[in-house]
Amino acid sequence: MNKPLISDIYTADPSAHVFNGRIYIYPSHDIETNMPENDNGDHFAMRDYHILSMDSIGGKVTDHGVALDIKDIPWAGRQLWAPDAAFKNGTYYLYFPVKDKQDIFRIGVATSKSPTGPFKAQHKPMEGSLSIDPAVFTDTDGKSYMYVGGIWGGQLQRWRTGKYDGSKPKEQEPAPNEEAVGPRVARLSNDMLSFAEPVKEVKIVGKDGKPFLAGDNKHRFFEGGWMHKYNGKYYFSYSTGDTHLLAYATGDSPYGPFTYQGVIMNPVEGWTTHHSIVEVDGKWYIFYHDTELSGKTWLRNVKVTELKRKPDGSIETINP
Ligand code: FUB
Repeated sequence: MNKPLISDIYTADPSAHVFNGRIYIYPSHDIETNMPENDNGDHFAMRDYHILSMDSIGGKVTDHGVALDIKDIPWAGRQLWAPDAAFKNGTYYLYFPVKDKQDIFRIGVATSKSPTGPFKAQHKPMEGSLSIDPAVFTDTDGKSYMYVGGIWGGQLQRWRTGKYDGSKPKEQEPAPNEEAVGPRVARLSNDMLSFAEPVKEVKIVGKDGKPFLAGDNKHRFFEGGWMHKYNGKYYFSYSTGDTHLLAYATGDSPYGPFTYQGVIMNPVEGWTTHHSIVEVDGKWYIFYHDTELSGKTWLRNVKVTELKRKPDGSIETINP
């Protein structure tokens, strides 16, 4: 079993990047708040971010302390969930989901001249943003895209009509025989602070070309999307949530559609599963989390392991 990267704080949802030859990890910072556990994820009541870095896989991990605190986000209410980061125009951007004061998840952005912060949050959430788990991918042509979304506590199902509707939580999920709710994508503006276009739904389809149904919980998107490109193909990977798998689908455009290819990682210890995939010195790695240190689903620890591919580019399933 791989070891937790750090053990003096609890961390989860690791988004890893290589900036200037160093590995930076942008995780959630899990804390104990004694909130009761429920399907809305109220027990994930995080309040700040710590950024981790290391010079190589297996090297010493540095915790750079508090990079952004919820008290310094003017519009935030509660629950600072899984972040991601990007670098452009000499600035580092930290993207984060947090509930606003009306208890609606929105995506915020904060900036810094350093990859480890401190980050300064914009005064408002990104216009048109929704749900959780932002993942920012910059393509080889320099264009950047944000993938976003998560169902259940991540609220994506509440946006099915295009507008937020939190009035009838039990009726917002599609029926098991209806098409599953897809993640969303939008290209970012050059300033990286706003969307350059309306957010669109991403289609994930089976090998038969048909979109997954909401009842197909071993394949349909739940949360925690990530994009990477390998040999010219776009690999969209995600968590299946209540079946606890990390799955992936491939396509020919950053917008999809993406065709399901298989499981990247079988269930870890703990309910949630969330990952990122990054190339370091010519090898590919997956950063993920489990609950080895605490045994509690809301107190997680981040880990890393190598991601191996077959000659055709398909990913070998990891049994953590
Ligand atoms: O960490 C809080 C939430 O749990 C994340 O946003 C999800 O992806 C899941 O890991």
